[in-house]
Amino acid sequence: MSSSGFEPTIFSRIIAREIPATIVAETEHIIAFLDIAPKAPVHVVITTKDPQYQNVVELAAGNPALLAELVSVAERIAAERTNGQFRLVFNTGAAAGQTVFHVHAHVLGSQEPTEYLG
Ligand code: DGP
Repeated sequence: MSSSGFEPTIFSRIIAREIPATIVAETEHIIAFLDIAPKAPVHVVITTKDPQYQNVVELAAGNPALLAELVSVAERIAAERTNGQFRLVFNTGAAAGQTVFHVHAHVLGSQEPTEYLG
């Protein structure tokens, strides 16, 4: 347990530059890096530097402005790296596939033009 009372996750070690990651965006409160096991041609993980929120429900309740900032960074990354259409995924709970209990979003997208399905 850290002095702040939160069990540090692997993401805290990336934020502290204790383990390497390809960081693609960073603000005062948010950091984004390439997923180590990409599930799409573009797969970026966006997380808060503050480790106290385990998932998006806790973040929305505890600091909605920080959630809005995270979404804003996601939109910017998607605009820079995808064809403009993307999935924004918050796995919430182990049974839903969450493995790191430090709130984060996945930006998943393609660099290829998207077929219009409408
Ligand atoms: P989730 O399953 O929603 O908790 O997503 C956690 C993601 O974090 C998963 O897609 C893999 C990624 N990940 C885990 N460890 C590392 C790491 O050390 N470096 C990087 N770049 N990504 C990691």
